[in-house]
Amino acid sequence: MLKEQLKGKNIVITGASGGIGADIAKLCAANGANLVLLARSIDKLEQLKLTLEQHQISVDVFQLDVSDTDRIKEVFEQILMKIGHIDILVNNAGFGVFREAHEAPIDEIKGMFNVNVVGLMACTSMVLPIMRERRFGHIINIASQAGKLATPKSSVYSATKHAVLGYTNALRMELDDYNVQVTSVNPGPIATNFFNIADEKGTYVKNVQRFMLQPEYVAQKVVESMLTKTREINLPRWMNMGSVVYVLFPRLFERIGKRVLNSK
Ligand code: NJP
Repeated sequence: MLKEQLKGKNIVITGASGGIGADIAKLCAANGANLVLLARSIDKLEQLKLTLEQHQISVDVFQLDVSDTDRIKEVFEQILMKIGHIDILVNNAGFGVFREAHEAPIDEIKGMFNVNVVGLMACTSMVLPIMRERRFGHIINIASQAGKLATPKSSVYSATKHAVLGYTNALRMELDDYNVQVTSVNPGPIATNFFNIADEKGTYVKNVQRFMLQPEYVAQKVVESMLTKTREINLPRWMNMGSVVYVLFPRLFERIGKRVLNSK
């Protein structure tokens, strides 16, 4: 995939140490973009940096836990000092834990909201002034199909992704006059390490294995959307049809789809 507009652009990716974040980074590098990669696992970021630098681009890495908003401010100030501006922010860091609401410890609920929602908003806040001033930029928020259609055992995770979509939709309208694009990405299950935490027992992975998306494919769709007016990316398409029907006929959908919706 060749995307000429990405050459020389400054792209920041949170949660870039693995999964789709790392695959997005690889594709951006292959297209000549300069990268800033953020995650907690600094060793993995350093390793990735070595590979990506073969593309004759600049790669900076910073250790960042996005639940630490003070650290977000510190890191983004350093980034802006070093590279001047950010063209594209990919808010990708996130995690889920599948369990029923009555079993979810309050610290886990807070932790998930702090990473998936507050962290994403805090990173976004750091790029908004400069993107608005330059009248240029793209914010890509990795949400989920779970942000459109909640299912049993994903009450908290779904709630975080619903919050991401609400925020993203409002942001898009706020930035419409500033030539700053805002895209949400709503995938179904992707074959990444996500399930090591989310699905400890492996029940969900076993049930959805046959239609799991490959991270490279999701990354390709995300990178193709960069600097375009893509509103949202829904993968796989047929799964998004489920959330469309759900909005129209929620009661019927919950009744008929009960067995499928209970796949966790
Ligand atoms: O998962 P994984 P994915 N601060 O576990 C980082 C969404 N999604 O690529 O900090 C900063 O391989 C972590 O890095 P590290 C999902 O909700 C997924 O699948 O070093 N970074 C790693 O790089 C998430 O928003 C599926 O541990 C933190 C990355 O995040 C996004 O896709 C389906 C962090 C996670 O990589 C990427 O997930 C769906 C923190 N506190 C949506 N915590 C799916 N896989 O099925 C984690 O609909 N990270």
